[in-house]
Amino acid sequence: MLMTPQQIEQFDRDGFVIVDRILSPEQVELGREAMARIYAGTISRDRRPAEFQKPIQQWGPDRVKHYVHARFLDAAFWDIATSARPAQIAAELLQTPSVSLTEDQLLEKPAGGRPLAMHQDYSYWAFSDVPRMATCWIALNNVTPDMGPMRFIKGSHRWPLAPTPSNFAGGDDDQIMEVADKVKPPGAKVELVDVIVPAGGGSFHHAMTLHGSTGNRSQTTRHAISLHYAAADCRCTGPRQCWEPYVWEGIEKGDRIANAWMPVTWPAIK
Ligand SMILES: O=C(O)CCC(=O)C(=O)O
Repeated sequence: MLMTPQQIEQFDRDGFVIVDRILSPEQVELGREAMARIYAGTISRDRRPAEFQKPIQQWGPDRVKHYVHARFLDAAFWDIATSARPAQIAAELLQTPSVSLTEDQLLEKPAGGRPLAMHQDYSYWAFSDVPRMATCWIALNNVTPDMGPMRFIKGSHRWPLAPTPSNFAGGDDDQIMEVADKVKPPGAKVELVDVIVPAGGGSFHHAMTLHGSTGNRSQTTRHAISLHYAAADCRCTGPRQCWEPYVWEGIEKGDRIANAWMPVTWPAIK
C-alpha cells in the first residue's frame, strides 16, 4: 500500500489528499522536457489515428496553456502518464482493485497567467454513470503561494453537482467562485486549501471536489500535469460525441471505461 489508512480516510472526508512525492526527480525532468516539446509544437510520437493527426493549438500569452491527451503525442510523456505509482495511489483512495487512465492534461500557467475557475471534474465527465473517479495533479516545479497553486474547497465533494463555469480559463480572480457559490449548501463553510508542494508532489481529488486556482502573481511559470482515473466499477453512459472520438473505440453503454486509448494503469502495465 502507498497510502496510509489516515490518508484514505482524509480523501473520504475532505475530498482530496496532498502527497509530497508522486513522481521521481527524473520523471519531473522528463515531464518538463516533454511539456516544452509539445508546447513548441513538436510531436515526437504520434499515436493518434492518421485522420486526427493535427498540429498542436497555440494559446494567448496570459492564458493557462492547457492540453488534453498529450500522452498520444510524446513517448516520454506516455510513460509518465501511464506510470504505476499515481495509478496505484488513485486505486487505493477510490478503494477499487483497478483504475484506467481516461485523460491527461498539461497545465502551464505563465507569470501573470489567469486563474482557472472553481469546478468539479464530474461536471465534464457525464460519460461515467458514477463519479467514482479521481484526478492526480502533479507539480513539475516547486509551488509557492503566489503562483496560483491548485486550490480545493474542503468537503465540497459532498455538495451538489455544479454547472460548468461560464469562463473556465479566461476570467479574473474575483470570478473563480462562480459555480461554487451556486451549489454551496446553506450554512456550509468555505475552507480553501492550497497545494504547496515541491516538484514531483501534488494532490489527488475526488471527481466531485470543487477546485481551481487564482492567477499567477509570481515571476515564475507554474508547470503541472494532471491524470484522470476511473474506478473499475464506472460504466459508460453511452457513445461519446467528442473532439477525439477514437478515444472511445469499442466502448458501448454499460461497458467499463477502459481500452487501448484509456488503458488500465493499475494494476501496472507490464
Ligand atoms: O492546475 C490548476 O490550476 C487546476 C487544474 C485542474 O483543474 C485539474 O487538474 O483538474
